[in-house]
Amino acid sequence: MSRPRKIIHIDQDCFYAAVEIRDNPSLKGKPVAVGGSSKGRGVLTTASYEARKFGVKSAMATAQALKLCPDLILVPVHFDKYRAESKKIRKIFSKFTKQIEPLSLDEAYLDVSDCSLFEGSATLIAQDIRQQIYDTTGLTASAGIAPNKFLAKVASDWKKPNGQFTISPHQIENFVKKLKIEKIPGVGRVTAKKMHSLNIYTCEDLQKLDMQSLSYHFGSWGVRLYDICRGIDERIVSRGGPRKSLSVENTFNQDLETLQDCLDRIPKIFQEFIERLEKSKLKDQVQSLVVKVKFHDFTQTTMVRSQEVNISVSTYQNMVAEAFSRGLKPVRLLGLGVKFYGPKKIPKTAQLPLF
Ligand code: TTP
Ligand code: MG
Repeated sequence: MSRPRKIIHIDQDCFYAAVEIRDNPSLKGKPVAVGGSSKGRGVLTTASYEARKFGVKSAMATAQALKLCPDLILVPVHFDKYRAESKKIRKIFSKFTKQIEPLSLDEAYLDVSDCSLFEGSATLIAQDIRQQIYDTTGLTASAGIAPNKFLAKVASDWKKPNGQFTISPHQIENFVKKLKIEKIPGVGRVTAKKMHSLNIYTCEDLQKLDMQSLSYHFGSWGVRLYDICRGIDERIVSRGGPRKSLSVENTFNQDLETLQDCLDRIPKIFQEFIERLEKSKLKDQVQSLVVKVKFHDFTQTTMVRSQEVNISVSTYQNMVAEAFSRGLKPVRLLGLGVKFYGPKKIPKTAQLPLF
């Protein structure tokens, strides 16, 4: 058997807010959020831990956040600053390994299996990385250390903020058994609700389902879930390319006969899709909206609209109506999604480029 890998997942604590607070120390210890003003229907990118105590969180409308926390201090976003800090942090990573996979400005996987520093202790390496980040930028990070990406990511959230957590190979079995399904990256509100309705609350509950039932309930993702709930994840840490698209597709147990049947299904699919889009932190990079309709006879059609239209239920319903009219046949699958700009094509007005 090959030796276990050593993967570190590093995630900055309330990143944008932490940068703003560092640059304006009078904000320290106060409820701070970074985002657009409530007048312009602004949305928050993130909030300090003091603000989170009031229920304020990422992707929340600023107006709603101010209702929850009237003393909230709102700071506008400064992407250039976050990008500059991110660059410094990545430079630190490269002292430890070449195998770095950034997920966003504040998050990355590192494979330190071949790093000989600290006698190869990934726990001590993570400790040192976090210390160097703090010494260089004045910002705190949290880390997860484990034999694979899934567990490392779960672990980096375990002792947040400014903490770290190690899951050793022999601890995996017990750790995942007790792990709540909400902790699995990719399980949002919609999937969690579905799992609860099936009496699944922990990975141990998930382990009771065979591959076939997992695929039946969760589509192609079910195959991956079979491994994940056992703490298995073979994905390598790879530089990869930037994400090109994101979509949510639903195949129906029974074909949808009419256009109205299709339109009625959109809000639920949209909810899951928008949750994933918010989480991807790539909403500012949407190039176009895409709808896929597969008919009962497996013929399919896609509709694309430029990003100038609103990303909303009604936009997708209009697109589905147009796609449906091309076939006028019962529908077996509906998909809603977006395509992203490549890193070089992001117009100057768009925000949050990738590394
Ligand atoms: P996260 O790492 O998800 O959040 P965070 O760093 O603010 O807080 P935590 O301590 O829980 O890690 O995201 C990193 C940054 O990305 C965040 O500071 C702001 C931005 N972001 C958005 O712009 N929109 C979003 O919906 C989310 C989740 C993050
Ligand atoms: Mg973070």
